[in-house]
Amino acid sequence: MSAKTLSTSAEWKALARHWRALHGTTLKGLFDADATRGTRFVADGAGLHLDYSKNLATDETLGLLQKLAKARGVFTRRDAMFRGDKINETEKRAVLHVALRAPRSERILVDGVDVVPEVHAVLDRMAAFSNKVRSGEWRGHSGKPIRNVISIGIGGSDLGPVMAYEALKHYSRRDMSFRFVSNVDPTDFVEATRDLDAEETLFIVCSKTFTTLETLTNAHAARDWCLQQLGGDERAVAKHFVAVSTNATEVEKFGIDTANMFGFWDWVGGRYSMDSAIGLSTMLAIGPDAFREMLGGFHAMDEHFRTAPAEKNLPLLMGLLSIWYNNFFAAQTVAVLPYAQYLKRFPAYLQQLTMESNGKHVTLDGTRVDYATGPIYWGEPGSNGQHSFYQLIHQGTRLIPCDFIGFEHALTPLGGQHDLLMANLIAQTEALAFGKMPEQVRAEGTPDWLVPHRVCAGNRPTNTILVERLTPYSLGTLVALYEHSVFVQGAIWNIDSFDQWGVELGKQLANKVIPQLRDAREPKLGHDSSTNALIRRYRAARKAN
Ligand code: G6Q
Repeated sequence: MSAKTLSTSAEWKALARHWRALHGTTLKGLFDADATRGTRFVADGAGLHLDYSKNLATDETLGLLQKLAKARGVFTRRDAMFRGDKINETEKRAVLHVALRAPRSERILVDGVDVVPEVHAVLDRMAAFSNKVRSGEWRGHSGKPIRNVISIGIGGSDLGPVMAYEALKHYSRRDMSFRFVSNVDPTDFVEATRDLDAEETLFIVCSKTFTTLETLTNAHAARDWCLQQLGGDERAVAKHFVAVSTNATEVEKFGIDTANMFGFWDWVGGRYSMDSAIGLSTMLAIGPDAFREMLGGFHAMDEHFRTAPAEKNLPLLMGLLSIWYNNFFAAQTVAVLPYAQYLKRFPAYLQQLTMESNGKHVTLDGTRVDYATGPIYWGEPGSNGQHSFYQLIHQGTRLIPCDFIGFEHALTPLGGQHDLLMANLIAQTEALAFGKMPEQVRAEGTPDWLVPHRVCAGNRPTNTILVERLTPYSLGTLVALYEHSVFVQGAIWNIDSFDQWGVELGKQLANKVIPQLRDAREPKLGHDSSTNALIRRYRAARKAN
């Protein structure tokens, strides 16, 4: 299937015609015409409730989008992923994050080998290790129990663990501290360790390849910091460092005993790895049982995606609606607005998941696409965002579809504050859909000259996802919902959602510039005039220091 066959396909053209025919249709009109819309355009799966009624879509729209999904082979591709086929074609790899949360009883074959027992063997080792650390049985070099855990990693080896730790803080060990170091900016490491005692600190070095500049640099800084405080005895490393990686050779080279290494596999993409051993910090924080509950949530959404009928399939619906806005309304972004302070890092996590997966410009066969692919995801927790960028969503000139995420029960009730939070969520979706019309503004006694400024046109589409409570399980369902929605979009665009060649380029580039900044002798610079000048300026400042 090439790029051409998408934009020239009958299904795509039918959607384009339908989009033109819908011109002038408003959400108000759609709701006025159908009193059941708010209870009909909903779907439930794995404990999540999705209200997609406030979208600029009719039954016909949804029917046409479903036809597109069928014609583009979304279900065939989904089944191929679950089966372990090598659907990451440019890296010739299977895409099996779903195996990370498969129950022990399942069988998933990669190159003829059932990977489920391996997954559970690692989970069991992680659990045994976590129990030892959490109970105080695991001692540091000087005999003290571990009180601080620092996870070092970047990108896919960091964003998931950070997000999950923040999201599940309520369930975490409050007498231990958990920190994350990712940036090669030394500030990150220095600030994370400045008040800690190395005797009580455990480092988890998370890197799939174990060759990433930032992570290895920070890991070496951690090693030096530790040895300096612990009297320089190399044997301390074994007590204060564990590794999560697929690369045993490099782990050994670094000096970490492979007995203290937790593995994963090349069929787990970095941004799909928070439920692998990369989540060791999450397990240490919330305990093995809660971690398994989280895996249960992921698996429940996997099963929903795999088996629920198309018209009630949450990831499919969300993926298709995203295509609808991205490709027909030319919306460039999607805002994700969790009304939960614990989910403050969820939008950042989703940015990698969505944009690294679907930020691609060629189809699987290398043809340049002639349609827009991955939209820009962004967001902040509500209600904070309401006092900053929501203005543009309400009254700006761009169409920004939004996902509102809310919880029916608070984890940290404080008087009636949760009601206020949820009232804001619900009111925002209403205001975005129906706005404030000139006659309403006038009726409030607004002078004529001010009326246009106060009008909110409405017609701003939103999804609302309601969840009973933020738990390890529900977090798993939410993450898997977006993983599979990304999958649906990638399958329709016929791109490889599982490679990241742009990231690889970034990994190589700096290596050339590093010696040019550091060399004592003036280097011969062969870059463009801007890059050359920036390097010279930095060198001059470095020399003057
Ligand atoms: C994720 C990307 C990327 C990766 C980091 C860290 O899908 O590939 O974000 O996770 O570059 O890579 P390592 O885990 O190999 O250090």
